[in-house]
Amino acid sequence: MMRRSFCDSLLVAMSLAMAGCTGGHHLTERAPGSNPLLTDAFTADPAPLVVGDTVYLYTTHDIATGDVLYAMNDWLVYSSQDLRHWQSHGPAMRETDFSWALANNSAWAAQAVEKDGKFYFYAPVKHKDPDRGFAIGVGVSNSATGPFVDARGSALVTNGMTTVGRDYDQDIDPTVFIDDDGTPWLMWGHFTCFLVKLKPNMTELDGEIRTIELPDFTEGPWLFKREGRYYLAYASIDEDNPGNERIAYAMAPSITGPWQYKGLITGETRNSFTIHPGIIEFKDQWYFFYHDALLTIGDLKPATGRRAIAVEYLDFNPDGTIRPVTQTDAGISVQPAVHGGVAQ
Ligand code: FUB
Repeated sequence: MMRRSFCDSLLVAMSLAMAGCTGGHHLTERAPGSNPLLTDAFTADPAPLVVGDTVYLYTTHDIATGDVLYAMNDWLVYSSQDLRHWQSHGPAMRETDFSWALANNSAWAAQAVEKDGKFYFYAPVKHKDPDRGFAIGVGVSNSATGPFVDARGSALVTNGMTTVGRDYDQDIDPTVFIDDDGTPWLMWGHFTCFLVKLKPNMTELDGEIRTIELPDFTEGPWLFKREGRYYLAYASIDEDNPGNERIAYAMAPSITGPWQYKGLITGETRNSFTIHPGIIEFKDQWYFFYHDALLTIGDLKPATGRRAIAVEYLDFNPDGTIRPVTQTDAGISVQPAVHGGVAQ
């Protein structure tokens, strides 16, 4: 059962009133933590990273105008201590920072992780000839906000290294998960989900690339662990009824599986056929970041290629499964729902 206090309801009402209509938000005054969460740029593909009492939020950056589907040439980074008030730190990295990249506005979904006091940024970009297709590079920095520099001078994953599934555009959307024993794992993919161990230096693959079988896997994998269980959230499309992506998830007793499909975390998002998960625990509360396309900036109206990051609370059932998430305008500007008398 979900309960909200009168105060929360009032805040929601104020937030909705100030946001205008749900078909596009003009953002001036809003309750902090309302959606869209970031309003200074069109952002997508959220990758939150908890470092002590701060969350860094890495985003792709939609600069498409007119009918252009996607145009993205850098990745932005923001920080917050409460997830409601965000500071922009500008670009963490640009696709031109990878000298081997084609640099044609293909800076797609990325993720940063911390290891031994350094920050590593895994990012897909299109590769120059002759190694055509999307590739995954890794940047490194001493600071979570960057700037990140190419850690290798070459791509970590290239199109030629993944020979099953689609060609050209399957090496996208890297997620990196460091297990409790310190082993780093890299997962990525587009219609095929790939997994490989990383060496402790974070910049080389360690062993074979495996594939993980998941129902309707499309893209955007996100790995995390809770109470000894492994979770894999991902964008999925029902192949029998193709349309917009939803966010599905699977659970496993180990990173290599067996992964068991558990259903949807949330359905299709508003105004964008893509949706992309980013999940963290911060100060004893779990959060689900995603994107929709409901933001207006000046003359630029919401569009598939002009998306906006949003956030909701994430709750678990006693058996570890995830409660379905409703996409809201209020976001986390209101208190989390209370389930069975216990705040989740
Ligand atoms: O933002 C470009 C691509 O769209 C991402 O890499 C996918 O996850 C989808 O959100």
